[in-house]
Amino acid sequence: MKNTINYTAKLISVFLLILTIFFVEAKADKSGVIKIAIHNWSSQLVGATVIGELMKKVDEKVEYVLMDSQTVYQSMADGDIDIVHEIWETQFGESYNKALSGGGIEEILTHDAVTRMGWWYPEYVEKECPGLPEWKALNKCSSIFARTDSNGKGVYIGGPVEWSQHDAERIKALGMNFVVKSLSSAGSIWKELDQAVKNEKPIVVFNWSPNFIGAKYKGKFVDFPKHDPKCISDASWGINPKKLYDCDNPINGYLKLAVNDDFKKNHPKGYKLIKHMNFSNSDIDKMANYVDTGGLAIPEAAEEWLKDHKDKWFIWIK
Ligand code: TMO
Repeated sequence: MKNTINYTAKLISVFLLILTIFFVEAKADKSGVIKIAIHNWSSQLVGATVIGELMKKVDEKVEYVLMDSQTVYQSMADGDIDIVHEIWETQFGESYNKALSGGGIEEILTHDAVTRMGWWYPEYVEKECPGLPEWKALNKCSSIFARTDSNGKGVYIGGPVEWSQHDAERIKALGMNFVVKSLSSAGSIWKELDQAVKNEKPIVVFNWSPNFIGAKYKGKFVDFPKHDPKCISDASWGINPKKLYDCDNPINGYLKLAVNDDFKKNHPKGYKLIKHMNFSNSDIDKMANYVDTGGLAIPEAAEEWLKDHKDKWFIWIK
């Protein structure tokens, strides 16, 4: 009997050992290639390419992997992605923090860039809607944003659903006479905006900062009740005691960069570089602008940024 227990215990420990080896193996990147996440907006694509080109300068190999911008954080924790470099607080903070707390991620830095996003309108809209950028004023003018299919409600042009915005919840929580029309890409938002601006038609769209569009058109973000972390975790907080999201997004949001926590071990040269790099508002702005206004392809835009910012990145790779 004792022997059987002993034998079983041994069998279990061998099994556990194999399991451990399997998981360690699965997590460690043996390919020697740095996997950089890419997403569906211009500045991110250009920045990822900039980072990739700099990695090559310090003798690392890189690969770009198109990822969903919410699930990417767990993928990074699992070791399938090495670097995510544009973690916007408002949209990705929740998914990022969840993956971070589960282990497997090393946070490297908060960029100098300070971020904001939300409802944005071109300046001429203020003529037809006095009181802007206050949200109550916007709500009073809701009818000027109505479309044939919106039942008299104002239409807010939102971004891809993947860029979680909680706007339908915000509309409900604040009792606004609006509906969200989610578009499938950033390009579709700019198309709607260009069209409206051409005809000076009222429009309110999802926009973010830093981004190129502020340089193209004058405009403002709508101010909702000031953000508080409790607003998105405690329904009783805020002007609607029964609902979350009865507030604005953070107006000084962070932009972070994080890596898989084996990155330091697997890519010491790349790690040294990444510890030094940092993007400012103007960097992100320009990266988007080269593509969305300048019409450059992503690799050319990255090349352009590198050409214009030698003084900046030279210090990172030294
Ligand atoms: C993900 N984005 C910052 C473009 O909204």
